[in-house]
Amino acid sequence: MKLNPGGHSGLNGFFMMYMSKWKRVAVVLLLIWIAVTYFVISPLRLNKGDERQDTEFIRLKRLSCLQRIEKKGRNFTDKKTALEHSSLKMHEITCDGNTDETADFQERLKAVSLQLESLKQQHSNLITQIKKSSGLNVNLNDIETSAFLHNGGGPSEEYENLRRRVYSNTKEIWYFVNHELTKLIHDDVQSEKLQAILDQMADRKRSLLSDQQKLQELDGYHEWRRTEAANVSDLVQRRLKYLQNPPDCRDARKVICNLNKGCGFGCQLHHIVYCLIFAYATERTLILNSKGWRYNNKGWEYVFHPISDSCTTAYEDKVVQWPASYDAKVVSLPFIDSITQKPKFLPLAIPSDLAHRIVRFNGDPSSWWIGQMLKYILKPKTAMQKAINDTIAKMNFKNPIVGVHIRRTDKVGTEAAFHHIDEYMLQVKDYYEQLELTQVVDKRRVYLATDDANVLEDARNKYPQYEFLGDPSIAKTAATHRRYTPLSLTGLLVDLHLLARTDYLVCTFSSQVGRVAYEMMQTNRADASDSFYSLDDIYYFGGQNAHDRRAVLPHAARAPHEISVQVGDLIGIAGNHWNGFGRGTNKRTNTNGLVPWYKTADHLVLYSFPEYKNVPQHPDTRQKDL
Ligand SMILES: Nc1nc2c(ncn2[C@@H]2O[C@H](COP(=O)(O)OP(=O)(O)OP(=O)(O)O)[C@@H](O)[C@H]2O)c(=O)[nH]1
Ligand SMILES: [Mg+2]
Repeated sequence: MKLNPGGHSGLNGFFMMYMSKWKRVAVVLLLIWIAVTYFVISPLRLNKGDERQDTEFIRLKRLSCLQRIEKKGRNFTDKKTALEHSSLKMHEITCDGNTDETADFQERLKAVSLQLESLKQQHSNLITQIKKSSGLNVNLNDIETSAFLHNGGGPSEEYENLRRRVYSNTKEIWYFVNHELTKLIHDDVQSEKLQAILDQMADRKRSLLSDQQKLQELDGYHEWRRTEAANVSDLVQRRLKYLQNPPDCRDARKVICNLNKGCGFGCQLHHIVYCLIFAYATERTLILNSKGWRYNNKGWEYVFHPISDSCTTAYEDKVVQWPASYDAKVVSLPFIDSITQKPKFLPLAIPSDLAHRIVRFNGDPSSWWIGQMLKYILKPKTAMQKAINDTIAKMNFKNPIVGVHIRRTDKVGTEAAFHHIDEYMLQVKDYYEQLELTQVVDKRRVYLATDDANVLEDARNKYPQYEFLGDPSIAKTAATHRRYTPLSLTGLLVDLHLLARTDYLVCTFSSQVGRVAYEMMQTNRADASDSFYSLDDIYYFGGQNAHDRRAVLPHAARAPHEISVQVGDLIGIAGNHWNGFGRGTNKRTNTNGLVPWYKTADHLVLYSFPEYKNVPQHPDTRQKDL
């Protein structure tokens, strides 16, 4: 726009006056818009983290926020009307002038006015959303998630549950058909024909599962899941750090955990996990006693960073055995297997204040929660980390890669059945065939960890088309007579770290090593709940409270070994038979038998753990706004 150097007289004078007025109006509008945006965003931020706590407080906060927004909205409308009025006046004044500048100016005013109209619309949509979430007319769960879809609000719980359910039930169909047809093949009933049908079914299943995985990557929430998982994990880690580093150690209430459990490293790790969950639930600082530890005589702190930087002793305070009163200053814990009156916060329970966040990015929140404890506990010291890194550097570890854990020696025949290498490789093959539907796989790599030194060579001879990574010397140190040594521990840590970094894990969940690898995998990505295959048990935590599934579809028993269920029944679960059925006890009818797995859904136990309000929700610059 040209300026008149001679002053503000005539048409241009009017024009300048209205220009500066227009600018003032624009600045005012901009400020109002910033204020409106701020007030609109505030309740939505609350919505994500804290919504299910202090509902009344939040409701009041939202109400007052809403009132402010509505007031701003009225101002906003007034300003808009004033602007339109000015525009009209401007038009009246300049209609005879007919200059290019006037037309240009009117065009701009029109554009601003249109923009205002659209902002007004957005503003009123947001008010509707907040009204709904404030509990004025609907439940919090009824907020239309579509309004947040592209604002980084993440998917709804219902969407995530349904998506995972379709995936899991696709596999269940396959388990059923595979099992039934394989039986017929073994009975020699037209076995070739049946095998051909089975092969075709397998192809179709892989295609379906592969498409569903793509859906998860393309639905627009991929980044949200990753960020939210990192944020919640970060929050848990900070809470644990806070708990473990009280301002006055001498004064702090404590719980003592003795690492003298006579079992393997996986079992001992889970023992510490149980102690740490106990500490978190009772707001006591955990003191780990590990002198004379069987993997390293000098103790845990010689290999790993201590679980507290500032509080590692109970001083001379009196130690009371659990169960003890809240006021008891120092409490010593029994092993989980011998605890009387199991507290409700033991696995597989998860904290209710985080539950609604976790279920939106992870399909198996219980193992995710346990993984978080491991993440806090397992921090190798420099020398150990170097030994791990050096061993890893010698291997050609590249993705894609499948991890296979084969537990033999003392386990087989006593606590678990023998599983042939072919059983593991069948799942590895299936994984790669599915992956190859969407990408070129240069080499089918397998990281093989085992406590039986012969297994690696066997596998290499039997499956030359696969590249097996693994160190036979590690397996040798895992043999029962050499197991409880520092060297064996280094080997095991290498195995665990690498198994947890694979894309898919094939193992037996009857082994604690297999379960630890999966739990660690859960900390390496937003959701590893579909990235494993267990040849035997479903996931569990030794000494856990009851694990139930809830019937979501009715079932009338069709055979004597089946049980009937009604929608809503709780079924205490013993296991999945991987043939379409699982075994359990219907808690309503007290009958035990098989039930179609797809007619049930996992029953997640929530427990009101302390919420550690002193630990901020959003700590540092790593935190991304969602
Ligand atoms: N390096 C290495 N060591 C292993 C492997 N599998 C088992 N081990 C050793 O064997 C021990 C097994 O004991 P636990 O960790 O209690 O696990 P588990 O015996 O499989 O399970 P539970 O009997 O239920 O306790 C491990 O701690 C290791 O020392 C493996 O793949 N690699
Ligand atoms: Mg064992």
